[in-house]
Amino acid sequence: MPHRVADELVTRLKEAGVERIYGVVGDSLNPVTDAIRRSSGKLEFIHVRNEESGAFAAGAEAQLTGKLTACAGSCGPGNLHLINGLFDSHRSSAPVLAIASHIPTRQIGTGFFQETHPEILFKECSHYCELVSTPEQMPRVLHLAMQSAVGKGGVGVVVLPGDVAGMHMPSDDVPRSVLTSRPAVGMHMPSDDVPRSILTSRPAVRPCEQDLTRLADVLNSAGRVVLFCGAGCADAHDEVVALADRLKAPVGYALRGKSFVAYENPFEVGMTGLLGFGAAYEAMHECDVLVLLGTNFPYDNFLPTKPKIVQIDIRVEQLGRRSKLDLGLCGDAGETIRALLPMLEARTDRSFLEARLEKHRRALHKLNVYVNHVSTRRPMHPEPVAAALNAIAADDAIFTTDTGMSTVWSARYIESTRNRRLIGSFNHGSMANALPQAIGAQLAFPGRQVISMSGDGGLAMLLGDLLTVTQYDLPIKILVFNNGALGMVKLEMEVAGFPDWQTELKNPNFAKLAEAIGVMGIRIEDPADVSSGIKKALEHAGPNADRRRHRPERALEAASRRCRPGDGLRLGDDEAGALRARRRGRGHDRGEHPPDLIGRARTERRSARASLFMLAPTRVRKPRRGLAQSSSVRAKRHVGSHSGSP
Ligand SMILES: Cc1cc2nc3c(=O)[nH]c(=O)nc-3n(C[C@H](O)[C@H](O)[C@H](O)COP(=O)(O)OP(=O)(O)OC[C@H]3O[C@@H](n4cnc5c(N)ncnc54)[C@H](O)[C@@H]3O)c2cc1C
Ligand SMILES: Cc1ncc(C[n+]2csc(CCOP(=O)(O)OP(=O)(O)O)c2C)c(N)n1
Ligand SMILES: [Mg+2]
Repeated sequence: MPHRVADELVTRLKEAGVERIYGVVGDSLNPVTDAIRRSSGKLEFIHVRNEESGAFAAGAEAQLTGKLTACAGSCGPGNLHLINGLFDSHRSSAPVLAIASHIPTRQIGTGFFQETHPEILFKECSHYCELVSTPEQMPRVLHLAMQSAVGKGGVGVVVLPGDVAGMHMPSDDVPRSVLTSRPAVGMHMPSDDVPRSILTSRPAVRPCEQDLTRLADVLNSAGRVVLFCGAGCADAHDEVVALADRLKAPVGYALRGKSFVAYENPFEVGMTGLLGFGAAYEAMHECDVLVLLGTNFPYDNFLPTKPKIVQIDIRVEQLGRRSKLDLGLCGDAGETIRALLPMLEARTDRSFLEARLEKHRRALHKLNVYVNHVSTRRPMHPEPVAAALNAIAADDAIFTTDTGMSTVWSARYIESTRNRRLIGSFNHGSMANALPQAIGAQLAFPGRQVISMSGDGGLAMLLGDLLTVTQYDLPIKILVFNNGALGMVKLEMEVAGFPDWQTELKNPNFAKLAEAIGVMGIRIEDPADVSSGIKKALEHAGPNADRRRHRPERALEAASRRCRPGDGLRLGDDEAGALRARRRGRGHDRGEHPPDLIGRARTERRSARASLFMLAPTRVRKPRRGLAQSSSVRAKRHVGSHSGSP
């Protein structure tokens, strides 16, 4: 078999440590997918149902591992479907390579079937996007795309016409890629299984001595200091805590920073923004010096103007992006703090800190009182559901959350631990991200519990990729907050004074739908069943299962608020049919799975039967006012900044 451009591409992706390419096969992409098929080794093609899901999944994998991942789309529509997920990956600084296959070179510019201009389309959601016109050009374009994705944190795009992908590759005289790891992304460094010949380690970036001295002077002479931390502190938890201790400073955080600074941190005072809770907002507004550390918190009208503001960010272009700055320093959060600590005088006065911690404790207490207060109400409230999920989920669970009210519940009720992670479409704010992100997370971490906190609108938007979950036997858990509405928008309309319009969702019975495609479905309608239902779901086909041999997971439908008569169907009769469909659809008949699997599937079905509950759609649950911020008026004033509404 001749060595073609597509073969060389695949070889180089494997050398760069890429383990998966998410996408949909077809036309101009076929030479590439065929090269993957023929290649030996660890590169896997993950066949999603919509390229958008593939890009979300790749982005999630990259966010969680820090390693380069890839997605691919065929020319025209296949490319276009990638775009929303790629925007999300790019804005999350997730190193993702997109292979945008393209129409034949001789047709470019003629308005040919499926023609688009990928170099223009992907420009805004990538650091690098170039067309490969000849075989000789491919290795360097690929290298630059990968290097940009990894080095800058974000997307690199190779536009590859199908005919070029199928051409013979001339002799290999192009140097192999040596990728330098990204300096600018708020994530953990890639794990050690990345070949060192490919990935060199991150440079130590910190401000010069003169700037560090200026920073030390500002902090040593300041009265009350507050730290506000973001995802840029991913590798700097202990340094942040040490700095807070030295300064006796409360620590608030932006949502993407929650996973990294909110655990084992005695200085933690919560989050600000509309979703905020605790004492972060007050602390930031009452201090003398606010230190923004590795954050690009976007809602500038929640940032104070009175205190001095110091910002430390590894990307110099971020300095002063959201607020006035009294001092801006370019550096890695951990490196900068380590260099700074010896220059700081230790403080003993804890009065400002203690007052904010006390306020934070009271706010958390209120959040919990509220959960307890409504936990037996019917229809159900979502807060107790999220709180129960938090209590039951594993200590190292990965949570993905949809954009919508699930973002609120995850921000407030899912507690961070050293090993948990929470991701969402936090910077891009797209709906429907949680399920595909969970797919990427589960593939990257087959042994960990992965939980998608999905909205009913969000799940429906990329519902087709529930089939990817069954296709790859992923033990993902999906909690559907089924409020029968585009809840967050309903709320936005209410706050902004618009009449509620076009927000209603006429949903199917998600549990039944899940069962029909081979996912265990549990429908919870009685608050008394929330904990047992969640437990059952999380334990089902546990996360240590070998994904290739196990039957799928479950969709857990929860948070009902208003039962409708007539919804109480029984599923018993459908089960046998669903099981038959499942066997047929998944190729048991073709002997792909060992014979014991059918027995196991039956057992699982029995446990599924024991845990099916019928729920009604729910009414939108408004987050309780006064918990996020001290006044509901504040929420009203700020709502436009989150939603983009006027
Ligand atoms: C519906 C919805 C509502 C939301 N509401 C809120 C809300 O109320 N409150 C809230 O906080 N968020 C909210 N978010 C999320 C919000 O939009 C932002 O995504 C989030 O606040 C940004 O968090 P961040 O600053 O930690 O991350 P990013 O925006 O990713 O910023 C990270 C920063 O760290 C820098 N950096 C990276 N690596 C390093 C390093 N090693 N050292 C130093 N710097 C580094 C980067 O250059 C970047 O500037 C909401 C999202 C959604 C979808
Ligand atoms: C792709 C996309 N379309 C529209 C929006 C605007 N939007 C933000 S949240 C939301 C409602 C989400 O509804 P659902 O998933 O049911 O979650 P809920 O808020 O009801 O919990 C909408 C329409 C968006 N962010 N992304
Ligand atoms: Mg909804």
